[in-house]
Amino acid sequence: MLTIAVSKGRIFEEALPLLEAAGITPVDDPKTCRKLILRTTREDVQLVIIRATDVPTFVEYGAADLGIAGKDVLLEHGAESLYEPLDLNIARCRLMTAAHKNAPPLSGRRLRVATKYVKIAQRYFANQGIQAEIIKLYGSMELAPLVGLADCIVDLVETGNTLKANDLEPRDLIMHISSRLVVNKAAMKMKNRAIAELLNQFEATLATQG
Ligand code: PRT
Ligand code: MG
Repeated sequence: MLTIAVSKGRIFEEALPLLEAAGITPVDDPKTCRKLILRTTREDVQLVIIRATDVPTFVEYGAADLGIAGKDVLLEHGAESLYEPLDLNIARCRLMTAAHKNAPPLSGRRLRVATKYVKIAQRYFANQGIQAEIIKLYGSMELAPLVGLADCIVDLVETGNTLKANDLEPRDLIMHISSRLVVNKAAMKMKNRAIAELLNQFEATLATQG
């Protein structure tokens, strides 16, 4: 049996065609079904539905053999203990700094930065030579600059609509983000044949998408 960890929402939606191309269709729809373990049309494959940020943990501990997670989540988690064989090119966005549209440039001064990406932000500002005090938030980052909690935020941007709706604007690109297939290291050895076959199927599908 192969267990694949995925989060509900955009990653699941965008991964579905890839999974289906490999013959993996969930028997229940996670949007309406409350089951956390989903059987699929492949007897030998099941999905576990978890929070996006928990995917690396499940795969690291071998509770799932494989997982699909955003590069943002993997970098923040520290994914040295996982294999990351494939960029699935889904759930694409950009990790950026953002500030109030009237705020002065973010360079040349000490900054307070609100984000859920504490590690990534620390590394980024250190590399820029900017002194930054990072404030960890779990959501609604956009609010922080509006109420004086922070000078800027580090968050994901797709269309930019969320920033715009809150009088913020994107400033600097930190990195492009997409979702990756990750594999437990022991499973890669123990279940090599099944996992290699699945990787080949995903790769073949991705190749047809250019
Ligand atoms: O909500 P939960 O805690 O369960 O987890 P999550 O919010 O991380 O899950 P989900 O499904 O929202 O995101 C999972 C992954 O999708 C992220 O880790 C990213 O790799 C990827 N992804 C791609 C995004 C976006 N695009 C995205 N736009 N994740 C979040 N957003 C949010 C962003 O944080 C901001 O609030 O959408 C808003 C910005 O969108 P625009 O279009 O207004 O710019
Ligand atoms: Mg979310």
